[in-house]
Amino acid sequence: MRDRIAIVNLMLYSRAPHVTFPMSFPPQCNINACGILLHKLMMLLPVPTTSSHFIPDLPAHRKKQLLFFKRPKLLPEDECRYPFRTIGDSCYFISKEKATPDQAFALCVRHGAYLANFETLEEAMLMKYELQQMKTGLHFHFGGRNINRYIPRGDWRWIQNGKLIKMKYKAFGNGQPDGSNAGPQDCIMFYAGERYIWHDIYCDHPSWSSGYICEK
Ligand SMILES: [Ca+2]
Repeated sequence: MRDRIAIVNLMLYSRAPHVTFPMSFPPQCNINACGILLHKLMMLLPVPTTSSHFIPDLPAHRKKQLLFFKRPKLLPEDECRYPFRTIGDSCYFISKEKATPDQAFALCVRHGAYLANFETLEEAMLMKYELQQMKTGLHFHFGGRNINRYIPRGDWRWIQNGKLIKMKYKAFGNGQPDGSNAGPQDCIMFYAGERYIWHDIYCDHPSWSSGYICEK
């Protein structure tokens, strides 16, 4: 309930005059359709913690409509601190420090995080766009792994907290993945040379030292 009230407050009772607020959302607006917009608002403003900001004369039907929205799932602000930052609904650290995928895996753990997983296509699209905007020219490792080199194009999994989660989609570039048992390329990166499409690569070869993305 507290989260829902926070959204209402953010939409209608901002004390930040530089922010233009939508005074209403379309009736069909739900967390999927409006989640990013709500998220942006929440990033711009302090989150009120009480319902005291309610305008008393808000019509009852309007309250109901607004209370329908739920706050996107986010880490509390103080847990997503620099060098981590929020992108979409997730908290990432995009490191330009060069590391192999195996080194990057360990470095993320040292940060109290894990090599980033993009379980939904939306998360991967947001990150791809972010990397393009950064214009670093670097590749960036993230956390998928192939666990079976004998299967054509591999069996790719996200790894988190000891669990191997089967990838529901893949965004490999043309001709990728091209690893095999003879030439194992069990790790994965956003490949700068093709606008950050995915490439499978060797996990521990120094020639694949590049940036990496941690998540927590
Ligand atoms: Ca490859």
